[in-house]
Amino acid sequence: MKTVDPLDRLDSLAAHPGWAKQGRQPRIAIVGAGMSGIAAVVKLRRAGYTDLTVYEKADRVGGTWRENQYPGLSCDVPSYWYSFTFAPNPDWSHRYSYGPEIQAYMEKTARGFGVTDLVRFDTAVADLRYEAPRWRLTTEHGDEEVYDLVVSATGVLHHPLLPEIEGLDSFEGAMFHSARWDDDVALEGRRVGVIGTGSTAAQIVGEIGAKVGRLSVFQRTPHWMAPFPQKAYSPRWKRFARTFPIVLKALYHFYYYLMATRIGGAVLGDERAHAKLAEACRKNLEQNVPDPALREKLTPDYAAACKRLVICSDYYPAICADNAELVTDAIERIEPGGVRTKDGRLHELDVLVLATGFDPTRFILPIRVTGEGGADLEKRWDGAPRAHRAMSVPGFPNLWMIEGPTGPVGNLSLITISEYQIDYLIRCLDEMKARGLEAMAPREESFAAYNAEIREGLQSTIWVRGGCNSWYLDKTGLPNLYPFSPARFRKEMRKPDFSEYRLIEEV
Ligand code: N01
Repeated sequence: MKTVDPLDRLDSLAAHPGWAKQGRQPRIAIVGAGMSGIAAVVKLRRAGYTDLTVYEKADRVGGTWRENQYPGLSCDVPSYWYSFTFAPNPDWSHRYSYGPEIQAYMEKTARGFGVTDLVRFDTAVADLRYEAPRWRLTTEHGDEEVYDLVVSATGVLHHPLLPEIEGLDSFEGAMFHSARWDDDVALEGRRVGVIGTGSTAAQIVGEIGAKVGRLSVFQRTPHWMAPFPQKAYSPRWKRFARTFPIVLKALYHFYYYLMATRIGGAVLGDERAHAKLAEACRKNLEQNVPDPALREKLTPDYAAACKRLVICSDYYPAICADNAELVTDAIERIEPGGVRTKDGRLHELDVLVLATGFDPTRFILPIRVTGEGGADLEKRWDGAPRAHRAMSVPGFPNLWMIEGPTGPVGNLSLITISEYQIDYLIRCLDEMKARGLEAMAPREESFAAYNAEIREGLQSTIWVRGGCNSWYLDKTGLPNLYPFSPARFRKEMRKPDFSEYRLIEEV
């Protein structure tokens, strides 16, 4: 006799017990085929969870590395650390990888581990509705599916933020956001403006400075910049790394330790580490910007690494070049011919690049997410997203986020953080299976206690004490970040405390 899979009968879900009670595989939807979506598939499969479907709004895997294609794009986290633990790569060409090489690595890993076959490309998820104990997922094409679990792997910075400047649409030259780079627009010999001076702008300016006719960089706030100690790996070294993979493992941990102590320590309250970092930034500025007037304009009035530290060696030389101008007068408006600053000057431009960052408060949104009792996730977050252990929200059972709110972001390898979170999720799934649970969601009181601890911890960080405004801060005025060491996060992720959760045996 043919048994009817209850998940195919969308209208009678409530009548059927969850996956763990039925003793079958959980049906899992993963939203996003970027770095954390790829890692989720590989690790879940290895743990024995094989009924996986990945929804990807674009036509390729890669997430941020697919979306960002601007000139000079590189990763300021060392390559051997910015790698999946299950896919060490002896072929990295540089100590810090360039964007196209990382994108190729993402695609190769996804293909090699069979992830690509599970992805529904060009399929954005529009709606997620909890119908206990499952989730009904609706795509933007109107297709519906039902899943036992949803894993959001949508990344942190993927909604380009356009500046609210009068007349933005009136510009008659070519204009685009850094994450929507238009390769058809020639830059050689032209008058190019860049709004913004963060990590993205620094890389773009460093790369295009020498090619363009005239470069105008519109700076609202200067950023501290640490030197970028780039280095190419020789064929001989790569052969060595391929022959002795233990070297890759050792270097993963070496760079992890180095970044976590030098930059991590500096932002999390280690005064000595911060003094060293601040000194390195100051020296970098002094040694690379000989003109004292320009140097003064480039000197921030807040502590180093209060805004995310920019690691770049090409920006200062580019901004010091004869064809470049650092514009520090505030922007009045955009006009058809260029950018008018408050001093009345029109900076005439052919191309305008908006390196103005991303909206960091969206996470899984704009997908409409409706939890228990019709709770709306966007309303619950109300511009200040929070999660329990950066992964789940009370009232939204069986919805897990990788790289969710208040996670360890900053100058860290997000691949490592994603892997910790996926391991945590697997431990939770194993527990659900062992106990025959229908669903689990954090308790309100655990969520509140956890976030109170985060708030408290943030007070000693440079993000709060450093006296700056940054994209880390949400509408509460606090950084949406994890304020403790990655080692502590790792420890927390290793052993879920199930008393923090509502373990739902029957819905
Ligand atoms: O964005 P940002 P980003 N008028 O928000 C300015 C990651 N990343 O794309 O400082 C004038 O840092 C704004 O000015 P201010 C990394 O996590 C990683 O550069 O707010 N200016 C600022 O200068 C990074 O932190 C890599 O006063 C306006 C800039 O635009 C994150 O992405 C590489 C303005 C925005 O800076 C975001 O970096 C690149 C306005 N109306 C990026 N609005 C790696 O290597 C905004 N600005 C891993």
